[in-house]
Order: sequence, then C-alpha cells, then structure tokens
Amino acid sequence: MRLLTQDILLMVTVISLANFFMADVARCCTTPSFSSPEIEIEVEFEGYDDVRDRVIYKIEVEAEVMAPTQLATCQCGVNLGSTNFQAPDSFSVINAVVGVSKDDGDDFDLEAFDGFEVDEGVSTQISTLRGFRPGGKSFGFSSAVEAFSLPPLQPEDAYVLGFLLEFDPDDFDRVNGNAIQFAAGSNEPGHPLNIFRNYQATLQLPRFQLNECDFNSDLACDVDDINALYRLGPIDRGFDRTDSTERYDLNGDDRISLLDLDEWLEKAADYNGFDSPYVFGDANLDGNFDSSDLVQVFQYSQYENGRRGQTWETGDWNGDELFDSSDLIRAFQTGRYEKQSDILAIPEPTTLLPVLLAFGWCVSWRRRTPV
Ligand SMILES: [Ca+2]
Ligand SMILES: [Ca+2]
Ligand SMILES: [Ca+2]
Ligand SMILES: [Ca+2]
Repeated sequence: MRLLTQDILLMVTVISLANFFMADVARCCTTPSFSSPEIEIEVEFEGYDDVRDRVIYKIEVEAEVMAPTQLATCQCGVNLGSTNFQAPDSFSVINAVVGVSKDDGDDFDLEAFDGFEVDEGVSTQISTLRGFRPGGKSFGFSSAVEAFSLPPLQPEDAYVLGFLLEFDPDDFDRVNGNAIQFAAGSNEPGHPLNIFRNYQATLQLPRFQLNECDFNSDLACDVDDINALYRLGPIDRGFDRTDSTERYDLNGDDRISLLDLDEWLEKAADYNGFDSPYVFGDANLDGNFDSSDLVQVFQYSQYENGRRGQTWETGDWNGDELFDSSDLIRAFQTGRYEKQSDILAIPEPTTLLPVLLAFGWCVSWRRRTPV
C-alpha cells in the first residue's frame, strides 16, 4: 500500500498525521506509518450555546508535532462541503488547538500553540492548495509559536490537532456526512501549508443530545421521540439494546422496553416543566389525560382494526403498535382521567369498554356527518 510522503500533513512547524489505527501510538509518532487506507477523525459533541442556537463539536486528529526551533507562524484550517453538497451558512470553525491526548483522559493543550486566531489569508490560501475540493467553505487559523521543547509522550498518549466547530442544530444533516478536508503547515521553508491526504473524507458526527428525552435531537422532547422509540421494535416485549440504540435505554438495563417508556414519560414531563410524569392516555402530551386525548385517538379511526404501526398519538400507549382495549385499560388504570366518573375510576373492561366504544362511535359519527 502506498505510504504517504512528506508533503502530507505538516502542521506548523509541522504536524503530520500519525496512523490512527496503529496500536503502538508512540512508534507512530516517531515514525509515522500511513499503511491504513483511511485515517479517522475523532469527533465529540461539546455543548450547545442556547443564546446563539449553535451546537458545538470538537474534532481531533492524531498528529505528529515537530517543535519549531525559532519563531514561526503555524497555520491550519478546515474545508467543509463541496459544489454538490455545500456547508450551511451557520457552519463555522471557531477555534484551533494543538494538544496531547492522554490515555488517562486528562488531556491538555500545548501552551506553545495558544493563540490560534482566524486568519482569512490562510482561508484563502487553503482554497489554492493542491487537492482542494471546490465549493467547500474554508476556515484558516494561524498562531505565532516560539521555539519550545515537546513534552515526552507516554506510550498511549498522542499529539492531536483539534478544531472547534459550530452550526445551527437544524443544519445537522447538512454538516453530518459532508466532505471535509484539513490542512496544516507553517511559513517556514519546507513545511508549507498542505491538505491532509489518506484521510477520512467525510465528517461523521455523533448525534448531539441535549437532554436524555430528546431521542431525535431536535431540541424538543415530544411525541416524535416516543415514536422514535416505538420504531426500534416491539418494546412491549422488550429486546436487547445495541451500541446504536443505547440512548434509548433510559433505565440502563441494556434492554429496550416499556420501562424506558416509563423513564421517558418522567424525564420529558420534567423537561417540559410539568410537576409529574406524563401518563398513559395523554396522547397530545399536554400534561392531562382527558377527553381531548380520546377525541384525538378516535379521530384516527384505528381502534381495534388490527392495523399495526400505531403510535402514541394514535392510541398505542403500551407499545404493541395497535390501538385496542389494552391501551385504554392501561390508560384508565392510572386513575388520572381528568373527569373520571365512578365507573371510569374503577376500570373493569366489561364496564369501561362500552363507554369508550360509544365515545369512539360518537366521534366517528360526528366526523362522518356532513356539516
Ligand atoms: Ca425530540
Ligand atoms: Ca432499558
Ligand atoms: Ca392530553
Ligand atoms: Ca397498544
């Protein structure tokens, strides 16, 4: 397999990418090996700026740092997007860092590289480099770095080049999966700004999750999140979670089940400012189980028709994809129906169902009657 040559990643006084997959990181840092077909980017969700409505991610690439022997201007940058898939207007790279990623998790930035600032000249320079992908949005940085000595690395430690990026959470799908390029170099002869090669070509972002109940990362905890939970499978019977469905396992028992729905109803109600958990039957999630919920579910006309694919909002409150008597029984057993009659307060299927069926019939009849 072709090895990368020295024209590859040289950050400032030079950072070159080490092989991300090599088990012996120290050796990679002293003797870079690029035998892997693709070097991955490490990405973490950092937080959310609710004033500016921006989610912030940190990107790190393992690198080899070569300390300058005299004052040098370090340069680096990011290019996101292409002519076919442009980066959204909200996308911005707001900071660049060089640091040490420690195996014990106690990472730190190299002080010598403090002070990276946005440098429009570097942004422009990136767009002229060999290998630049047209249509991308480039962000360049530079920093004056004095001569310094690199701290020794422990066997599992690694130097990293990092960037902080931000975008409007609504633009997630225009940033995630988009083409990305990195560049680094310096103003010293022999270490010019270069675009990294042999590199993961697209940016893969983990879903941000600002609250546990926000399964679908749309900054709301609402019925769409319950529906996302239901779509995973038969939660009424329960099934094992996977790495990709871990976020749905709210009670942490490694299963996806109705227990997680219970947790969601509690967490979502709290998130939305209610004093008590949502209850079964509260189809519109307004905090009450009342006639408006029954009107809503019967208007979907899915009661006892055997048609699967029902959701919380159409009356499936026990996660079996059907809206039937078992859902109504479960809802009324909570004792939270707003205007419960004596009959409804003690829900027996034989007494409860005729009432509800009549209710459903009335709704259906009203819907069908010409106005
Ligand atoms: Ca949500
Ligand atoms: Ca669980
Ligand atoms: Ca309701
Ligand atoms: Ca059901």
